[in-house]
Amino acid sequence: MEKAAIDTLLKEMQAPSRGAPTPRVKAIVDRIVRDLFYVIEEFDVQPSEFWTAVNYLTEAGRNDEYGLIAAGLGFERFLDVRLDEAEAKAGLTGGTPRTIEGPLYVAGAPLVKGEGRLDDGSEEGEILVMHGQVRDVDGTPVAGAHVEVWHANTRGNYSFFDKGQSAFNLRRTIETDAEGRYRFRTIMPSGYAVPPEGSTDTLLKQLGRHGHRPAHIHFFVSAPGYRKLTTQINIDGDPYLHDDFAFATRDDLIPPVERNADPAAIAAAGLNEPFAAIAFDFELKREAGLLPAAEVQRLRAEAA
Ligand code: MBD
Ligand code: FE
Repeated sequence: MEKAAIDTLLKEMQAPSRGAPTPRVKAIVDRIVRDLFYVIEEFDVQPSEFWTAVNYLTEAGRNDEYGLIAAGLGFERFLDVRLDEAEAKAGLTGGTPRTIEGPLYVAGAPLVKGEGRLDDGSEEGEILVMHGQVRDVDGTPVAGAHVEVWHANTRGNYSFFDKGQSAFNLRRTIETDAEGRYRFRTIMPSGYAVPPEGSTDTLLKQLGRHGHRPAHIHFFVSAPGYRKLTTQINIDGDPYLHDDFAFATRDDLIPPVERNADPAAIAAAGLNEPFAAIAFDFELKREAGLLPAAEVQRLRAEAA
């Protein structure tokens, strides 16, 4: 079919038939449908192929994998790049780089002041102590900031989604102290892999891609008057460090990991075995008018 004929067909199909449409929704949906008509035409998509795709989407929804697919196809990274661009255009530069939230945050984690322990002690793993300061881009410490942290266990699984873990294991909200400092003890996470043979895995395979992420730790850092920061750090040395299926690695988010086996260092940390330490400071940008919201609305799991 000629494009002009497709457009004629679409014009009839997309005419409102019961009152005023919602303009933005209509404009976007009309455009997506038109683009898909063009794809069907250009690739001569057969009916069975079309319904295979519909069934795939149905199954992906049943598996609750749209969050993974959005990350894996690069949509989540693209949204970040666009937010970065909007901030830069508004003259808001510097600060800790943002990187994607991913689909595994759970709201409602326990709040601790200054410092806390994230792991429930049930798993053998390398002890990791991570600490640092939350500051304004001009260097002013931000006291009372909320550092929400979540990460996978040694098998790459997240509590809540992995029903074998205790509630809020490896998840906390840490409120920074008077100097803007936070500190937590946890266990070193492993990298993540999408569920084998699931919807995301099946798709990525057909794209010649894997579904692995390097080991990482997620953060939301927020304080009144500041842009909410959504970010992660990666664990240096991970084989997937620069090969993340979700495209979230950024140069400034790979802090050095210091390994401490010295008895004095172990004792000073209040521990009794060798441990890894990561120092990482967060720099927040001040909120400014006329910027897209840094607080992103999306469906998130919530636990009590
Ligand atoms: C993760 O742990 C994650 O952070 C992302 C972005 C996607 C899947 C799993
Ligand atoms: Fe993650």
